[in-house]
Amino acid sequence: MGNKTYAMIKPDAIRNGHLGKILDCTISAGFKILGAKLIRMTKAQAEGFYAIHKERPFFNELTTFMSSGQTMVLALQKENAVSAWRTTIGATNPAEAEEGTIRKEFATSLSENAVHGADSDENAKIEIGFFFTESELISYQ
Ligand code: IDP
Ligand code: MG
Repeated sequence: MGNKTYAMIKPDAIRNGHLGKILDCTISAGFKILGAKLIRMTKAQAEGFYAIHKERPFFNELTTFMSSGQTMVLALQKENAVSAWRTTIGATNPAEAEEGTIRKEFATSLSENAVHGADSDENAKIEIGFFFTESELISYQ
């Protein structure tokens, strides 16, 4: 199991004023921040990032939403980071997310669900590489 994952705080959460609270939850859950940037994704960047979903019916809705405002992109470190972060954020649909998860607390709908989490070590590496160069990541010993 790897110790890094890729996360995003999505435009709905930032628009709704939850950026600081979600960062607080992230740190409280034991994640170290290796890299963080506040960006505004272009539609083309969102389409590239979510290329794996390009055949899905919600692809246009998703990439329009992800380019609709600010996103914080994050590289995070913790033991078993990928699964630990997915547990911390909860189910994709906030209506199904467990109490105490970030999506339960801060997401508004299935599409505007506050945060992203990579789904495998392999994808975490690819997704971190999409927004960060190696030299931008802090290394903790
Ligand atoms: P995940 O973010 O929990 O890994 P995925 O199935 O990978 O969920 O979907 C990526 C993102 O696409 C979701 O986080 C959500 O923003 C959006 N999404 C997923 N399913 C739907 C849907 O049925 N309608 C609209 N948006 C969706
Ligand atoms: Mg996913």
